[in-house]
Parts: sequence; structure tokens; C-alpha cells
Amino acid sequence: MNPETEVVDCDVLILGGGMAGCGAAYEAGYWAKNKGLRVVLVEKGAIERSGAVAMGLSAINCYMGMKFGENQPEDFVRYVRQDLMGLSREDLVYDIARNVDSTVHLLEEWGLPFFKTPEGRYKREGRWQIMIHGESYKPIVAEAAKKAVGEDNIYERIFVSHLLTDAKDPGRIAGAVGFSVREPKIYVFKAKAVICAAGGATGVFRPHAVGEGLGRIWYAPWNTGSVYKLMITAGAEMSQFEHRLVVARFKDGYGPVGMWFLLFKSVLKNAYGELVEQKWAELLKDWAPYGLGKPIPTPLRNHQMIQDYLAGRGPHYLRTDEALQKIFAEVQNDPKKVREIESDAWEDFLDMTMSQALVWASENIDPAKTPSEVVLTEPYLMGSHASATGAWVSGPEDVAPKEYFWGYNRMTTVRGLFAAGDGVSGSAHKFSSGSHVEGRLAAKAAVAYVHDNPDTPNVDPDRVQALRQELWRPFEVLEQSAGASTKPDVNPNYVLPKQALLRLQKIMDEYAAGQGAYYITNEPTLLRGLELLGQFKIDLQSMAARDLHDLLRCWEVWDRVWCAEAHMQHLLYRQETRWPGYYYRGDYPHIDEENWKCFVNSRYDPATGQWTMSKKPYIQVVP
Ligand code: SFD
Ligand code: AMP
Repeated sequence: MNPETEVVDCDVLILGGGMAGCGAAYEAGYWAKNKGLRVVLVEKGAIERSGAVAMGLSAINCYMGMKFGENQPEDFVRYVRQDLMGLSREDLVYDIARNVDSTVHLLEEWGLPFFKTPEGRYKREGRWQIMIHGESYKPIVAEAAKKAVGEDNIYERIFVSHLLTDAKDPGRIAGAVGFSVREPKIYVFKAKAVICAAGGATGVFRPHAVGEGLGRIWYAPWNTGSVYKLMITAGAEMSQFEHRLVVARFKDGYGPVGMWFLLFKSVLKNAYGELVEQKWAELLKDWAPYGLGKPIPTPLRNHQMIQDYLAGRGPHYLRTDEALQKIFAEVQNDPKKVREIESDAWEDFLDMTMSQALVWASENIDPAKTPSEVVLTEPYLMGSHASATGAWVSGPEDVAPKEYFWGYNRMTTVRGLFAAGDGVSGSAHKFSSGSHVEGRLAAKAAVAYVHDNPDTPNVDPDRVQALRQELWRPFEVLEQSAGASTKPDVNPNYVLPKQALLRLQKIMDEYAAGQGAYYITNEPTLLRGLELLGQFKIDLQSMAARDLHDLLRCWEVWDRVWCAEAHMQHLLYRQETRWPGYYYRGDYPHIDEENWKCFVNSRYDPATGQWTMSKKPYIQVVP
């Protein structure tokens, strides 16, 4: 296949049409219209059903409710600080909090159905979470994005693989390169500003479900860490890349637990009927001051569960049966009300994680009568849930301390390159609504940047030609090696992308504190893991593709490999265990406020291939 090339010129380029990307399109469309600028969005799938919200969601987990006097942005910053064991970019978190309600109100205006109280307020699941009938959440968000920039400016089914920096100034962005997943075609996008919003990273670690269940994980399997790989390889500084997410989920279906804990007040018990939180309460003192605060941080809840498991008290069960029976009793077992409660319980999954409803149905589980097993997931790298992996970005000018501000909100350390959603570090708990609003904030700043820097960047044609060859290399490898074996999936001269993926997941599980290693690692283990990863990268030069689908998978493997390397470099650098339950450094098993209450940043230098690690100060913004 000899690919044709299409060149697309624009002013603002948005990579990824998920929550942050659609938010960016909505906002950029508005500001760009007056200035006569062209905004283009590129997406690997179809934005109507792409990204983490493709299947829908049953809650919006970030809403202040300021107009009802429910919460103030400062309250949210304190909550995030506590859950993240002290380390957050409070300027970024505050910025999300003060703006997020406006996005939620827009969602309602666009037609998203919300659960309401008899007084007409959004029904709360928890202090920050509100309930939605969210099966069609993504089509609603996508429609607004399309209207804002025009359908002709949405390029779908194109996998963006590399960023382009200015030929004369590598510290400045110039565009991106990608390929169609439907036809042999390479795209070169030239832009003055780029917003990177291509989602978090799944599949870096070996999941619980392997073999026939491979791909059944909690976070979106099609989010392969592009957002990080694109920015890392362009030389942008990354932060908190050691801070992965591990969450409790219903076993095998990966159904989220938030609604069950917060709304239905279910509790987690071990197989012997002991309350895990109560039994291991003493452990929290070792993680003061955060262990003594409320709510118990997510990693510490995990830590209690891991200790109970290691004490041989599993399996663990969420007592959905006890919780629902109690609620039924409160409504005097009124059949109509019982039916409504049951229907909310099932809708929680039917809107968001159908597989969980299927597991219940196939295992004869009626949550009102039978408790359900809960386990901790494999680690994910993402910046929007109870985790903060991503790029180191400038904060908003009115709030950010000078150490966190370099001109444009959400701009990375590469000029003209902005990030949003899972791509931004240090501002956890933004979830779907916060990611959308962060896309909007980044877009407004990107338009301002283009206004201030109107000259067109230089794209190096030699670099584009080299990328063309690199992108298509897996086809060449296949062609050169065909005939060396009788079965195409076993060949001494190449590795297929699925085989490569499994090998990566094995390395990460065993050496980088995966679930199979009970989330434990140490310096010698990480050094060995990096050595194996180095050898693996050499073998990856022989990755082969049989068709365009394989080609996509090959480049997704590269995304994950870059994430894996950055993650291990960060795990190695931070000599402490700050987030037990996410991971443990066996050689530094304690929290160390004196030396490590700081951010860990990294920069990969594309010119030399070297990583540089550094500490960045934590600055408290909200008292
Ligand atoms: O409870 C390329 N999330 C929840 N958020 C909530 O507000 N409420 C919930 O109930 C949530 N739950 C939940 C959630 C996610 C999932 C999967 C489940 C349950 C089962 C989290 C949010 O969804 C999440 O925070 C945001 O979506 C993050 O936004 P963003 O924009 O950073 O990521 P995205 O929406 O996945 O979009 C990324 C887009 O990029 C595309 N893409 N395009 C081109 N080239 C490439 N190389 C690309 N790589 C990726 C993707 O296709 C996608 O469109 S609960 O469990 O937490
Ligand atoms: P989840 O369904 O686990 O993704 O969680 C949805 C929301 O509920 C997130 O804001 C979580 O931080 C929060 N959450 C989940 N479980 C608990 C818990 N046991 N205590 C406090 N907050 C929780």
C-alpha cells in the first residue's frame, strides 16, 4: 500500500474529540468565528461515540452547585488536596471548580436528562456528584462541538501519531501527523496552536481479564496514552507520571462503585463479614496528616483492602443486598418505590458499563439479594479521576503563582501546545464535566495565543517524509519477512502488535508494581524493568502489520511503551511511598513530607534521547 498524503492547514488544531476535545471545539468555535480563524478537530474514532464516555455515564462527578450555595471552589480544592495526599496544582483545580458549573448547565440546555429532586435541583449522589440518565451523554456533547466548528472541520477515523515542531524553533508547535484507519492515507495538519486532548492510557499493565476476556477493563480500552506519547516525544515537560490510578470495581464486569458507596451507602466487607474500613482503621495513622482527614483518600481505602487481602480474608464483597434491603424497608417495601430503586441501581450500569449488568444477569446475581465481589483494578495512567498524570501546564493568570505561570492558561512547556482533560497533570477529580470545561479553558487561551502569534510555523518536509516512512514500516517488515514461516502469526522475523502488547503488559505487571505484583516495586526491580523495556523497544522495530487495523494497533503499542517508560522513570525518581494502595516502593515504604512534598517532573529530549528528572515545588494556593 502506497499511502497518499493530504495536507490540512488551520489555526487551532484539536487532537481527540472526547470530553475535553469537544469542550475545546465548542469554545474555540465561538472565539475563532470573530477572528476569522479555522479550527480543526481530529479524532481516531467518530466523536459521537468516542473516548471514555462512548458508552455513556450515569453520573457527573464534578459539580459545585454554586447557584444553590452547595459548595464553593475553595471547598473542592481542599477535597482534592486531601484525596491526593497533599499534592495538587491548586491553581488548576480552582480554575476547574469555578468554571465547571457553567458546562453542566450547558449540558442540560443541550438536552442531557438529569435526575431532579422534588424542589427541581440536581439529585446528588455524593457531595460532588450528580445523577444523570446519561446513555446519550456523548452524542449530545459531540453535536454541540460539531455545530461550533462546522462538520467539515471534524476529521474522524484518523489516528494522530506524532506532533510536529517548528523546523527552525523546536520549542514551538507546528502541527501533527496521523493516518486514516480506513484507507491508505497520511494526513499532515499544519497549525499555529495545538490542543492535545487524546485521552488517558489503558492497557499499559496486564489486566485481570486475559485470554478471551482481554479488553474488558474499566477505563476506555481505545484510549492508549496518545495524549502522553504525543507530548512526551515533542519534548513537553510531564508531571506526576508516577501517579497512576487503581480503583475498586465490581469484579469482572468492572462496574464503578461510587453510586453504591455514596448514594446507597453500601459497605465493603470481607468474606468473614468484617468491615474492611473499620478493621484496618489503625493503619491510617501511618499516613498522617492525610490518613487522619476525611474523606479517606482513595489510595488509603485501597491500602486497607490490600492489607485485608494479604491477611487472607478475601474475597471482598460490596454488600449491595444489605444496603438495598435497608432502603426498601425505609419505603415500607412499597412495590412501586422498590421498583424505582431497583431500576436506578440497574441503570447505573446500563448507562455506563453494560458489561456489569450482563455479569450480574449471567451469574444470577440480584443485587438486592446477593452481594457482589469487588477487586482493585490494574493501574491506569490518567489525569481526570482520583489521579493526576499528565503535562506540566501554565495556570490561569489571576490565580497561578509565578512558578506556575508562563503566559497562557493550560499551555505546556512547548509554545503553542496546550493540553486538557486526562492530558493535564496535577488537577485530579475533574471527571467528564471538568474535562469538558478544561478543554474550553485551553481553547480560549489557544485562540488568544494565535491572535498574539499570527505567523505561520515552518514544517520541515524532510521530517514529514521520514515520518511517512516510519509510519508505514510495519507493512514493509511484513513484506520482507513473509514466507519465513507457514503461519502468519508465528514468524522469526517479526512480532505482531498483540504479541507486543502482551509482552509490554507482562513487563509492567512484574516490574512496575502491577496488580500481579500486589502493586509493589523497588529500585532494583524498576532498573531491571527498564532494561527489559529497552530490549523490547529494539524488538519493536520489527513490529509487523497485515492491514490497517494492525497498523493502528502497532502505533497504539508505541503509545503505551512511551507511557510505560515515563511511568517507570518517575516511579524510580520519587523515593517514597506517598500513595499506598496505588503503589508501594518496598525500599522507601513511608511517606516523606520533608523531602517529597513536591511534584516530580520529567522531560524527554527528542534531540538527545535523554530523560531529565526534576522536583517542582508544591505551592498552597487555597488556605
Ligand atoms: O464513576 C485520539 N468517567 C466519569 N466521569 C464522570 O463525570 N462521571 C462518571 O460516572 C465517570 N465514571 C466513568 C468514567 C469513564 C469511564 C470509561 C467509565 C466510568 C466506565 C471519567 C470521564 O469519562 C473522563 O474523566 C473524561 O472522559 C476524560 O476526558 P478526555 O477528553 O481527557 O478523554 P476522552 O473523553 O476519553 O477523550 C479522548 C479522545 O481522544 C481520542 N483519541 N484521537 C486521535 N488520535 C489519537 N491518537 C487518539 N487517541 C485517543 C479518543 O477516541 C477520544 O475521543 S466513574 O467510573 O469514574
Ligand atoms: P467511582 O464510581 O468509583 O468511579 O466513583 C465515583 C465518585 O465517587 C468519585 O468522585 C469517587 O471519588 C467517589 N467515591 C467512590 N467511592 C467512594 C468512597 N468509598 N468514599 C468516598 N468517595 C467515593
